[in-house]
Amino acid sequence: MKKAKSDDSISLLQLTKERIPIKSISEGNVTIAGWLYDSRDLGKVRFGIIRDASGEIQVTAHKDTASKEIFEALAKTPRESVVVVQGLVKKSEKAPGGREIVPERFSILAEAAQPLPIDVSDFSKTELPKRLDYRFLDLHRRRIQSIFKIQSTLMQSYRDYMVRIGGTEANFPSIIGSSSEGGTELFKAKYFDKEVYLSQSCQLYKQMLACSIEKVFTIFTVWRAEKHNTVRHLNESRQFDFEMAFADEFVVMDHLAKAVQHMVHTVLEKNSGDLKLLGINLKVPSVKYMSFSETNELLKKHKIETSSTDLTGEGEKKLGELFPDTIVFVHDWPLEGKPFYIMPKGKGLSGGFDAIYKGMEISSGGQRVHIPDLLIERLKAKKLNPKDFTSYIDSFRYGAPPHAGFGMGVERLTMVLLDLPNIREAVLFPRDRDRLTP
Ligand code: AMO
Repeated sequence: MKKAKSDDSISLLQLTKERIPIKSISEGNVTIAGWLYDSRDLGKVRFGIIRDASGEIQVTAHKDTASKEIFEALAKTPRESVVVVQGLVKKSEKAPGGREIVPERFSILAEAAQPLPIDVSDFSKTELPKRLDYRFLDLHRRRIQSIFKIQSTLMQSYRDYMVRIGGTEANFPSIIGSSSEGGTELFKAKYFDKEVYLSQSCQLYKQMLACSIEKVFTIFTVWRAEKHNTVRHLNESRQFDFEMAFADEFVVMDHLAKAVQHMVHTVLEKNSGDLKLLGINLKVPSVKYMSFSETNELLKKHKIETSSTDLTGEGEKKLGELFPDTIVFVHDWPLEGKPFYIMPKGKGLSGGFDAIYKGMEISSGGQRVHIPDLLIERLKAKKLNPKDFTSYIDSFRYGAPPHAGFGMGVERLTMVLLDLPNIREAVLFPRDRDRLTP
């Protein structure tokens, strides 16, 4: 067996130059590097499946023609070890993908310890918590890699859309002095001799910035100390945020719809192989607008329990069934059910909205209160102390235009698009009540 450290092994420099991604293999003599995914021993013939981030290929060694070392190595190398194979590509009807490599050289770059704590070749054998304990190994699976390649496309295409409409990408602080979302619980932290909080959203900052730079967006990490342990909540999550001056909620709902349509379109274009691996038949969504009262009437007709201030989980699910592949914007939301920064509209209604897609809330947003006295009134109505929000209120005293925006969950969107049963599947390293490692 040719070990990497021995003199005749391929140098890393040589490997970098010669190695080709498995997906690009067509013919000739090739060098590949990847993980030994599977191996089989049929006596006179031994097979190995090598996987890299781009694909898989079979390596086939016949006892009569292969070197003794290579023939032995194929049987002895532990699964998931990192190997380098050099050899001739041959057409083979029986091999997956219709081609195989007849190895002339086989070396181990990093041997995997045995037994593997989770079975990389068979998903069904391992429960999600154990997979997450060994996330680094779970990520050896191409199916899992596909989720995060798609998430990467979603983030990139969100940026593309926002830049195209003239948005400026911005960064905001993650340490805050007071709540930005009111109701949801805060994580406390020590900041020298002061008590501070981890950001629940960049709400107040994106608003301040929209009041000068006009169109602003970010992908922002938020922390929420919600104690519930559900399949759709995380304690650390990320949001696609947007804020725009001289706009009401309908302007930003339109941007949200167009952004998601662009994002899905880009995933269809760039990640067709990943979607195939995941078995997902994705469609660019259409858009529907309904007021909160219309939505509740419709849900009542379908015998779904409703609330006067929010949609129920059951209600969101029903909207997904009634309007498949559609982003449903529920607007004219009761003021009582929205945070202090959402603009009142009279008659107990507000300029706030939620976006429901495939049976789940993916985003909320609305027109904001940009008038200081009204903001103080709204803070008091929500039993918050205006003194804690002095710098935020003051930022609207010196020429603040009307403005609106939204926040959309990065993991929520990934989860609904890929039909994942648990939001933790859409985070590389989830943080929930019980999980802090890896
Ligand atoms: P909201 O609190 O509704 O609004 O959050 C916006 C979106 O973020 C996602 N989200 C979550 N995802 C996973 N786990 C959680 N605990 C969690 N909480 C929220 C959801 C949700 O729709 N500042 C406002 C937005 C705005 O008005 O601009 C806000 O944070 O997809």
